[in-house]
Amino acid sequence: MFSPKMRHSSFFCSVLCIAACTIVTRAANILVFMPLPLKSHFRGFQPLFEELSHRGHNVTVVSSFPLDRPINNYTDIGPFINKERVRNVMELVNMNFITSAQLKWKLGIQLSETVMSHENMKKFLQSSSNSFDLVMIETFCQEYTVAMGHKFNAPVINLAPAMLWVSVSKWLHLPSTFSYIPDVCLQTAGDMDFVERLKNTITGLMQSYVENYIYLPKMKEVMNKYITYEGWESRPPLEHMLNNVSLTLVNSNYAIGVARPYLQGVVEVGGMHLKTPKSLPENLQTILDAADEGVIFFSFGTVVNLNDLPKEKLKIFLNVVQKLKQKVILKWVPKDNVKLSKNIMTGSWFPQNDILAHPNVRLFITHGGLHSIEETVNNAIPIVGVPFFADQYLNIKIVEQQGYGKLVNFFEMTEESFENAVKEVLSNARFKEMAMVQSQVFKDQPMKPLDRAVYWVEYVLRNGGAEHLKSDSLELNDLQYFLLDVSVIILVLTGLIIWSCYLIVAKCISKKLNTA
Ligand SMILES: *[C@@H]1O[C@H](CO)[C@@H](O)[C@H](O)[C@H]1NC(C)=O
Ligand SMILES: *[C@@H]1O[C@H](CO)[C@@H](O)[C@H](O)[C@H]1NC(C)=O
Ligand SMILES: CC(=O)N[C@H]1CO[C@H](CO)[C@@H](O)[C@@H]1O
Repeated sequence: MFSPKMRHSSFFCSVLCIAACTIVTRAANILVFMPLPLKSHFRGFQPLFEELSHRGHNVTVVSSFPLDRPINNYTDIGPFINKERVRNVMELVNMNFITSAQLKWKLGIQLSETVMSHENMKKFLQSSSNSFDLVMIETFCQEYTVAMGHKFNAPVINLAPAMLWVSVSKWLHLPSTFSYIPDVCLQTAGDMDFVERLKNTITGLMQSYVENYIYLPKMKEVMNKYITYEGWESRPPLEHMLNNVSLTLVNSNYAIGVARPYLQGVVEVGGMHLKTPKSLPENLQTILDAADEGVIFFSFGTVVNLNDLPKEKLKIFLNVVQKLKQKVILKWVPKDNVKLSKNIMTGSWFPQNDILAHPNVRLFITHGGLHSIEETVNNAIPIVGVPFFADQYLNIKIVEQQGYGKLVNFFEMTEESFENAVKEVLSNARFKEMAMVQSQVFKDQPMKPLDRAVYWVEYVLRNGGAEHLKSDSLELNDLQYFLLDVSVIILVLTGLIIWSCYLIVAKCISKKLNTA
């Protein structure tokens, strides 16, 4: 046994060891520069900015979503849009895989002009008193923001709001093999058939090459028009600055996404916004506690407003849920005085994660936004998913493959098909079992996603931009990267060998014929 003295000394040893092993990062001045008004993209990373300020860093957040309560060491600059234009979701859904890429480009360019020319932005860009040790930017349609890294002579971190698409991974030289890694907006997942692989290859090539000629020049224009400072004329080309990003944090997780190769400098941090559930408001708590038959939570998030949907589709949803014996908590503000059956409770907003954590919740009817999926997986709730646009289809498709939910195609939906999906998920225990399996996988991580994100941000600070995380292939051009030069030589050599063999054999045969 340990003597008391030994115990003492081993205690001091451990203290010493902890002190030596805990690497201290000095407080840094961090700039978050994601001006586009894309709320769900911002919301996914906002917990990180807050956490960094709690840990003593001075965080300056240039975004369209200032906090409503001040936090120490967290300074908001913005917003840059005078009024958020509310888009009717039906404009977004009628798109195929090619028009959706074009719309993305158009949207990015338009929004960028709006935010960068805003008075608040001009004031911030012209102020000369700022200096930053690190710059974080968003990857969706705002490539020019990478110039802020050059402006402040600071390393840059990418924040990717969903699984990396080719427009982003190409700069990092991250493999995004078209045969099995689906584009986030392509409506497919898992084993792709021939047509799907063809579509995936076309979107992939558009993003790899076509985009560089149509879209990137526009981003450069925005950059050169608005991000000017002393020495900006001599900054590296936009492409090189994008190659030179130190770290990419991805709001995604292999448990709810696709298994694919990453570089060390690409880190999945999906689920940063998940907090331990808070207690519910009294009325909700009472309703949930009393629901002996269970509760269904029905919400299509902030972008999809049920009132925008075609009347007949809304009617399908309402007809089905009113017939159920479960209590239904429905995120919807009815337009006119509709009379709903007693099991329905409506409201403009609900604490989604706290509701999903209640043991009586049996089903979540969702549009399949990434954060909703993360919250359902976290709470092991089965899903009926009705995807509308962007990555929603892919998200739900993966849910269906993993066996804890059903996808309902909105355009083909009938009262019968929606009702069947809801009843099947409610009655078949297998969906709940698979939700629990998936939840376990999602939670089994060496550190919490938020801690992991903070660790890597501080890692870049501690290691002077962490040059070593960047791919060693960045020096190569496409010809070298895909070994086209080597392949040509090998083909020529093989041809020569076959040709010489042919000559020798021909010669031998003709000799034989002559001597015979
Ligand atoms: C923290 O950031 C704010 C806003 O950018 C800045 O005004 C302030 O000087 C910074 N504080 C320190 C100690 O650097
Ligand atoms: C790449 O980024 C580092 C900071 O991480 C910077 O020192 C270097 O100058 C950059 N190089 C180019 C070519 O932009
Ligand atoms: C880095 C930095 O600005 N830290 C500040 C965070 O906020 C506390 C309290 O307001 C200051 O004392 C720190 O200097």
